[in-house]
Amino acid sequence: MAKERDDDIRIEHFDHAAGGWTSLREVAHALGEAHIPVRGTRVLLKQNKPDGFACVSCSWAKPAHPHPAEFCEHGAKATAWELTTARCTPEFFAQHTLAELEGWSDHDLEFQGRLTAPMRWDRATDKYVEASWEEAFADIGARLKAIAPRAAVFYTSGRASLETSYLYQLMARLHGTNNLPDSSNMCHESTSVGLPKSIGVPVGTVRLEDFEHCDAIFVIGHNVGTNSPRMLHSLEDARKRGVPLITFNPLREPGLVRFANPQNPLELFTTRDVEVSTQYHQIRAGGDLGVLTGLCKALVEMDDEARVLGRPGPLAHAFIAEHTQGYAPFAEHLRQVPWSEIERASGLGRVAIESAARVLGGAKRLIGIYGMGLTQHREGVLNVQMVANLLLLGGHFGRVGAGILPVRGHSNVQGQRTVGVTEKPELAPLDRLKSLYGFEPPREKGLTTVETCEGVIAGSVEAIVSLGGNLLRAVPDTLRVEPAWRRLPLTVQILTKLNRSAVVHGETAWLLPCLGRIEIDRQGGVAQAVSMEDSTGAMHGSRGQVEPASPNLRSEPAIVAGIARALLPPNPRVPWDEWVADYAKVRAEIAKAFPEIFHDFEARMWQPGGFHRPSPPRELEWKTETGKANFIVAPSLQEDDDMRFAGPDVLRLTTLRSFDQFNTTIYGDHDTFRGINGTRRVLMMNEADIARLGLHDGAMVRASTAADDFPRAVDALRVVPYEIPAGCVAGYFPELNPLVPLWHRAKGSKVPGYKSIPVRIQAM
Ligand SMILES: Nc1nc2c(c(=O)[nH]1)N[C@H]1C(S)=C(S)[C@@H](COP(=O)(O)OP(=O)(O)OC[C@H]3O[C@@H](n4cnc5c(=O)[nH]c(N)nc54)[C@H](O)[C@@H]3O)O[C@H]1N2
Ligand SMILES: Nc1nc2c(c(=O)[nH]1)N[C@H]1C(S)=C(S)[C@@H](COP(=O)(O)OP(=O)(O)OC[C@H]3O[C@@H](n4cnc5c(=O)[nH]c(N)nc54)[C@H](O)[C@@H]3O)O[C@H]1N2
Ligand SMILES: [Mo]
Repeated sequence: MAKERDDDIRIEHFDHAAGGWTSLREVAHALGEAHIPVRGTRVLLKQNKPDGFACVSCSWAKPAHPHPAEFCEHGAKATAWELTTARCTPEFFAQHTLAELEGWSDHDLEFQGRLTAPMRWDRATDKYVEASWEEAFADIGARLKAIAPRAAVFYTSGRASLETSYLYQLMARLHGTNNLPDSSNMCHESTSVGLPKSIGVPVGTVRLEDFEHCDAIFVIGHNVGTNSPRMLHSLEDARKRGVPLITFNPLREPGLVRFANPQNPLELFTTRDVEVSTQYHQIRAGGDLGVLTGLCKALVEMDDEARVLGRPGPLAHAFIAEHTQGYAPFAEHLRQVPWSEIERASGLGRVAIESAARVLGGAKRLIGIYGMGLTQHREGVLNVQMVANLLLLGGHFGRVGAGILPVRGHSNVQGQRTVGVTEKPELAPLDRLKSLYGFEPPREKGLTTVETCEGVIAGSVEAIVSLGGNLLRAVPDTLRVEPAWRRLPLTVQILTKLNRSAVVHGETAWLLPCLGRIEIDRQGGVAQAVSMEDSTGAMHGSRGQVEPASPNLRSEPAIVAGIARALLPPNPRVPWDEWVADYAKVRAEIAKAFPEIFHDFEARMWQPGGFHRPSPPRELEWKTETGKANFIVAPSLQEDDDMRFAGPDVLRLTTLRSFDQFNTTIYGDHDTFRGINGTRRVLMMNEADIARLGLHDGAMVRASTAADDFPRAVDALRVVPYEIPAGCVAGYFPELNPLVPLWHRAKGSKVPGYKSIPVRIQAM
């Protein structure tokens, strides 16, 4: 993706089905662009198979009986991206100062290929220079020792295996800190905070087989076709059984409208498309509390009416009486909320909400699917709890074919939490760690990702070690965080590819290259396996398939152990070298720390379909304070900032992923489904807003945040007319992250409000 040129920009109306020929072409293109036409294709057949490797892209379930090609175009791209033949070597770094690389795009940095050697920043030349692993560990260990544990942060992006994650959290806690933020703090933390109060667990309750038994599905705030495409297999099968599917999303996402499966030969050669959504409701960005309240209200009203007529209504009264708490005040609150308020907040009419409620209310086995469109709001936690409320009304727990399904992001982000990567001391088994390893674990709450950024700005954070990820691009307020990041005494990036978080760096900076998951990880000559947890709470083994990109790479567990050895005093109960020599020994430790989940870990991890963590709500057990599932009232339907920063010129910006990226990894600039090609610097706008603001299709504009604490703006954005409600605009993550204030985050979970930023748009 070289420099953007006007004649390369193509905005088209996409009118094919999601999947189909486009996908196959994309796969071929992706593999070709990464220069691995043959090797990549063969490896793909091992993707998400019981004896293969867990895809490094999304976290969707890996079926026990996979399709012959259990991958999607995005998995193929992610694989190609990791197995590229391009190398970002010490010679590359000798040719470029970091000041120069700061001007490079996200795509161009990663496109240099795989990192091959440990590198240290040299102040005199402003270049990364090669160093030995032992030098790196010794220097990092010594510098971390000189910094107070509470000023050091150990960040993880959700890709690292269960084994690596366990070692990582143990290292941080042995060092004396719970500063273990992870990408989940920007993602599904609203789920982890919200669901325990509602249903007593921080994760979803749906398993893959539930799709075979459900009789209705709703999808709110998740873009399946782009971000968890293999789920389309299950959705398609359900749709073919006639199961209705209702979508609530501000944008009309072509991947949620129609679908043709490129791996189904019949559909490939016919033009018959399967319709994905049977009802599609374009709500306002941030209108979720409104629509979810409206749906619940409609169900309660329908039930009230049915009772008057002596007929059965849509509510599961026996379930509600036996298994829930707080129904009466919740129902009373719903009866009081005026429809006018619901209509204003949701952007939908009462008739539309009632027609959706009739379908959902008629279901005996309902699956509720959601993603970032719900969690990344000021009221992200309440949004999640409202989904739980809606499912509780119909008794959709403890029943095959029903439940709640938060679609997690990274391929092991859920698993990292499961094995103790968390800044919340109450979520880690500290007493067990204490008795296993004979130390006093820190009890003080650690920093979340957003708090880390605040600490970086305030100077109270002095060192950041990042196990994967690209914090400096993924966080909000990037223009405020970057200058402060440069003042950090120590930054350590453990990465596969070069990204901005390594190019912008602290006063001492290390870049440590690691093996990717698809590569064979040999310790003492023996190939090791690792494991991860998918979005349905199933644990899977994963084996590397190809030779490492460079002989000088180390595995993530080996790098963590290397730092730990240099940082921590020797502890006979923590034999880092022995553990790294055989990952089964790490799994044995995980099983000791979390026996309820990981007993017989080694034997069960290769089970086709994985093994599931126990799910109390599936057994109608409620691990909440009340011992029941709880209805939770949403006191207001509007977000406070929405009211604070209002006015006819204020629009709500939502930031999204394109078809051609994995988070901050930008494969290219083709947002195929949305028909936006050749540029990522766009604002999707409603035609009426375009006219009202005196703009036009293709106009160049500046977007600035409607807030008064700090000026935030992004220039040179191209206006693209799009099917999005008036008053809402959309654009891409991470280009628009400078517009998100750090304080604009979810109450309770602190997940940044990336999906409803108050902005003003002006012609340039
Ligand atoms: N190919 C690919 N796969 C991925 C990723 C990737 O970048 N690329 N990222 C991974 C990660 S880490 C994650 S967390 C997931 C993210 O996957 P998603 O949850 O799909 O995240 P987004 O693309 O940010 O947008 C979600 C959807 O929410 C809608 N939306 C926006 N604002 C609102 C709102 O206010 N309300 C509602 N109801 N909907 C709204 C958007 O239009 C969009 O369709 O995907 C994972 N999988
Ligand atoms: N505006 C806006 N901002 C957002 C979001 C949004 O919707 N809107 N979404 C948020 C969400 S949901 C998330 S999860 C975060 C994502 O935030 P992160 O997880 O921090 O970011 P990624 O872009 O996934 O990280 C990409 C980098 O990971 C490294 N990497 C890749 N594979 C490996 C590996 O196997 N090992 C190691 N050690 N490194 C590897 C590569 O060097 C690559 O450059 O962003 C958040 N930011
Ligand atoms: Mo995520």
